[in-house]
Amino acid sequence: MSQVDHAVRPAVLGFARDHEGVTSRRSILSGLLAAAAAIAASEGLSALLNLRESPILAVGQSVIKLTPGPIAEAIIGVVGHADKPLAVTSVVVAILLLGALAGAWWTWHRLRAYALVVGLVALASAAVLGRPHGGGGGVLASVAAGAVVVGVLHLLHRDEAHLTVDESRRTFLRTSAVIAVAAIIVGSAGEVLASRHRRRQALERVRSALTLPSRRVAVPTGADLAVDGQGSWLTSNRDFYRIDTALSPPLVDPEDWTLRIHGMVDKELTLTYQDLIDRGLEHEWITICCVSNPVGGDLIGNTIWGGVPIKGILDEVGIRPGADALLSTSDDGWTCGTPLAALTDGRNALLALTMNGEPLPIAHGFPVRQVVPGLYGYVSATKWVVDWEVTRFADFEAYWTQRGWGEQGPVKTESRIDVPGNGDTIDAGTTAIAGVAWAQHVGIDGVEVRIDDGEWQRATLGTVPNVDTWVQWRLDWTATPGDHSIEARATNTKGEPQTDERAGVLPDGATGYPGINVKVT
Ligand SMILES: Nc1nc2c(c(=O)[nH]1)N[C@H]1C(S)=C(S)[C@@H](COP(=O)(O)O)O[C@H]1N2
Ligand SMILES: [Mo]
Repeated sequence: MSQVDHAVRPAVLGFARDHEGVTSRRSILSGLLAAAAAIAASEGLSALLNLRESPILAVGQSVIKLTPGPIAEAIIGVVGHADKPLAVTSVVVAILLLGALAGAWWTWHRLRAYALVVGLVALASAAVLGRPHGGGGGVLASVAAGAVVVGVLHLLHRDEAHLTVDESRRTFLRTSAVIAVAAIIVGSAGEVLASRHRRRQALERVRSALTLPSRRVAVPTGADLAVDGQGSWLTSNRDFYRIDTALSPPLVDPEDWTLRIHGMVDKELTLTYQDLIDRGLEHEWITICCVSNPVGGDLIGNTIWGGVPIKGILDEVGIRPGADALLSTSDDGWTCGTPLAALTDGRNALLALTMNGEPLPIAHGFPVRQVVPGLYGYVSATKWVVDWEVTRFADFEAYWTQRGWGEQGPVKTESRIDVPGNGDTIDAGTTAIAGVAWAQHVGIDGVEVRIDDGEWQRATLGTVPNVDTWVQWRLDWTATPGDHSIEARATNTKGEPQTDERAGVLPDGATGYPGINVKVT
């Protein structure tokens, strides 16, 4: 036992004399470590739960609020705007000191240690609940922190009685190291998550403050057949499918956004968000879909997009002879190769800023993305787009092409049965069979339905504003008792029916008739 050990044991706190080889220093250290781990856990959990404030921030805010005016003024006079970090730092230091006390009491007065932890959890919970947006999540993070203190103290003091002094020191050091590393990892991950969360909220505020030239979004009359149980012709932003490789979407401020256009062009050009707005937005109804959509799947959505026609921009920069591709790159480094032909043949290919009358949602490419009718998303619909290189397909491979998907991805004519649902039991009598069909940029001419391999019967089609959207269809059927199979097929405006040949999504889109089975009673 060294002199130091005795020196750091403050008699006023009522510690008994050391026994069983456990030093006071070790108790205090374990308490400090337990407190640090608890702080890391509560910060990490707060970030995971997307809390506006972690318990530590909430306590810090309460400290600021409860500090008497004159004292607060005196402090601000000395530290200026650092008063908030100072409050948080004081809270952290106080927790570490109280942790050290709990560690010491753990050895000599276990009950007091528990009481201290419970008291701190109660205080933190009270602070959380006293805040404007405080709730159950913050209380949970406080309780978790308390549990971590108790858990760590247990871990660091287990088996002490049976070990030699050396063994016990080694075990203590090893366990401490593991806990310290875990606390650092959890704590920093929490900080990273939380700061991302704050940046995302800030960008959401920028997004909702934008006023873009928009157009009243009215669904064309006759587009919605309004069959019970069928989705609407317009897909809301909320229900729109989302496909991308981003773990969390890139956060790009429109103020900072630029699109650099270079490569096989006569003159390079860099566009800003304001440049696009100044060019004036066109509004077009376009259905986009994913090449990974299986027959009958829902990776497809229809909305009105507001944006600048891509053709005009490409005309302006001047495409050099020999170029056949536009290689676009997103802020997060995803790449996409689009045939220049599809961007310049007069179809409604847009550099889009709005979706369904609002600025693009962050997850759907805010501030700017591409939308090209008639091509699957992976070869056309770059979200968060920041770079355009006019080039040749022979000279590059884009993200999904490198992974075995087709170089060019024209959308295949397809249809889907939405009502009734596969496996449904329905009443005998007249019932509607309904769904959607699409062949973007070509258009749908007709949809037919057959029951139990019978004759193909022509369905009624909804109206559409152009050839770039899906079309709703319905057929009234007199259902007779028994088990039945129902299939559908669409024909495009070139008179080509969709193929019955079943193919999976790889390499360039699924094919085959959609089919369902129902029981009629
Ligand atoms: N930056 C970026 N853009 C992207 C993707 C991506 O992974 N990253 N995925 C593409 C694919 S495969 C599809 S189907 C569409 C989906 O667009 P949505 O999520 O708005 O429906 O975005 C395209 N744009
Ligand atoms: Mo996709």
